[in-house]
Amino acid sequence: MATQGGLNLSGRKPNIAVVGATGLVGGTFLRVLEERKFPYEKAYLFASAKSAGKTVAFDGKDYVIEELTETAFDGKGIDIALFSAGGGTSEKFSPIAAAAGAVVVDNSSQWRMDPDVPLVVPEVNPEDAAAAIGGKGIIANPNCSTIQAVVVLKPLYDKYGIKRVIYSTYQAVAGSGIKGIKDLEEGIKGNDICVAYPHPIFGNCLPHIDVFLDNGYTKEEMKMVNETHKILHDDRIGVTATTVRVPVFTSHSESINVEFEKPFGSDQEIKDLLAASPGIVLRDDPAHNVYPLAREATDTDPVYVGRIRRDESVASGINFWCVADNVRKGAATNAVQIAELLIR
Ligand code: L14
Repeated sequence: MATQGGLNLSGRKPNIAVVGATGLVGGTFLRVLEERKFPYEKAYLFASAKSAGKTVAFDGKDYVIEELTETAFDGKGIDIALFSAGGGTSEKFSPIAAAAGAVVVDNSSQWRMDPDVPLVVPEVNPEDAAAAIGGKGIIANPNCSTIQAVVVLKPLYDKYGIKRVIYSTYQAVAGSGIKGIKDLEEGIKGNDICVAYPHPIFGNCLPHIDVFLDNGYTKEEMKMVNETHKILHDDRIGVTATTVRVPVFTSHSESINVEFEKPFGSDQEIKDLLAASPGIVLRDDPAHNVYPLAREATDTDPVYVGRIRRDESVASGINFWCVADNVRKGAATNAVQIAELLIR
């Protein structure tokens, strides 16, 4: 039975599992759990057969990675399972983990648009998480580019209403995991290897993230459209996106244009509103060359916002620049924050 929208643990600490523990996001799950002193009784680390048997340090202890199998969750009493193992693995194993009694927080795109799976950013729609308990047992972590955008859009939506949003993203190679980082590192050294991308990423901007769809958009672009609607619970917002991979190691940057329903007073009013909103740090002092930067956001959790200025081409609207660490707030930190909602 759920209490306060969370798990009923009757006073005990939860048993936790990390699935995909040897990946870039999986490793960051472990670091963020440690940093935030997430309470747990027992921890289990899973990965594919390829990584099973490896030793990984977590919270001062060495763990041997267990192979993810259909019976891996049996008899362990796992309460919360953080998944970052890709869509196919999640499709198969999230229901197995849920049937064994866990609530899954899944980082893949597999379940995000399932009407029976909440899609949660704790600063925006924490109340949605509870539906997973007694429901499908899965909570989806949104796409990294969507997460950092909706953290900023939420206070604007509540105060002014939003007619339309235009996203243009500048996404880091860490979004492609270890192989994306490798492509850029090798490119810098003069080796134009293309493992993660169809073209060299060093010296290029690739207007291509995830696969192309029949409507000419990429899947990444449509994730931003659909997930924004779902998280803000408003399909009437016009949303369009262009997503671009840039030669940056970590942290996604986004140029966001928003058209409001209602008028606003001044740029300063928007800055004050955002500076006072959860999860946001305002970095907006152009006179001193202060604006959000990927290298400053990396290894931190906030969403940084700056370059806030009125869109003079519409009755009421703004442009801004927004940056966050895509591996932390865009993935691991957001997932651990969701897990914190479950034990609250
Ligand atoms: O949907 O920057 O979770 O390549 C995460 C990584 C989307 C692409 C997701 C990236 C993916 C993103």
